[in-house]
Amino acid sequence: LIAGAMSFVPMTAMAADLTIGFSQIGSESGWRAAETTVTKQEAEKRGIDLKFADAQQKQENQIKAIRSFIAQGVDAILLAPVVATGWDEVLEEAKDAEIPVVLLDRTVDAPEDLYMTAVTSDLVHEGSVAGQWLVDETAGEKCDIVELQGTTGSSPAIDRKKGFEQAISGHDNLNIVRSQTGDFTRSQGKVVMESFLKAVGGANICALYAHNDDMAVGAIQAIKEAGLKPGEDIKIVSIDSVPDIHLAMANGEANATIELTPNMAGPALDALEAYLADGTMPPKWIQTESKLYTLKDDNMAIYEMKKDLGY
Ligand code: GZL
Repeated sequence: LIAGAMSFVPMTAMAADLTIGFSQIGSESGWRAAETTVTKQEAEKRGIDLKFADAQQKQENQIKAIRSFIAQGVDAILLAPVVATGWDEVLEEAKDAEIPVVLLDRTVDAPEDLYMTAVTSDLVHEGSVAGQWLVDETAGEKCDIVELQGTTGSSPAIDRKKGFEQAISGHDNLNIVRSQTGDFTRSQGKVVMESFLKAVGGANICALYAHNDDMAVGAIQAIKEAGLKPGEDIKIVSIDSVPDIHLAMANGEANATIELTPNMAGPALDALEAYLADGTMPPKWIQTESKLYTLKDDNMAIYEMKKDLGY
């Protein structure tokens, strides 16, 4: 190599100064905070000007943000829809303005022509993996379950419940005796778990299924304050694979989690760049992977690896 020779640096496919609006739900969970961090990183990598709007978990704020993006004439819109219904009108307005919309991590009950693609995991499958884990873990032994549901009316809450129920159906030893929303937050997860413990009696609760790890982490606090051992007296399975659930698992205080990648934006922005460059249309659903972690995994190592990723 001739010393000092210019090394060839291939030009990355710079997005011709694209401006993209991102209507984010809020920061209700560690996972959502990580998704925001990663989305900003993915936009930065591509030279995209990302307009970020945090809706504090209110649909009307998301609708306002989308209308503002349309008025600004953005090239595309990313939307993580807090609930599944009530989007048709504003998505029609985006369509009329010929601004493509990509859904992140949740879906909407709207005609498919109102969004370009949805980048999500298989939310029903996540629920069924959680249910199957409990079927295997209890091996026919009687186990009364309490369930912390996600945000009412959101596609993850609907689909994770459906998948879990499908997996435990036909196993009469498994019964959901209480089920209530904890709105995907730690604080509500703790409050609702406290009410479950009072209503059912801690000794009568065999397992907790939480639609996300943050509610499980809140519930762990409530279980401890009730003088019980989370992970032993009450088995805990949840979804997201955030660092703190792996810390809990490393301490034997939770039992299983299903990983949800916070990087929905990478595939979303790739699809948008391709479409905006030459009209390439992606599939209606870009599915992200789901992986089960249990106490058999090196949860401390996973915690260390994930703890600085923006959760
Ligand atoms: C699921 C996503 C959920 C996460 C929660 O795809 O929408 O929202 O599981 C978050 O942590 O609140």
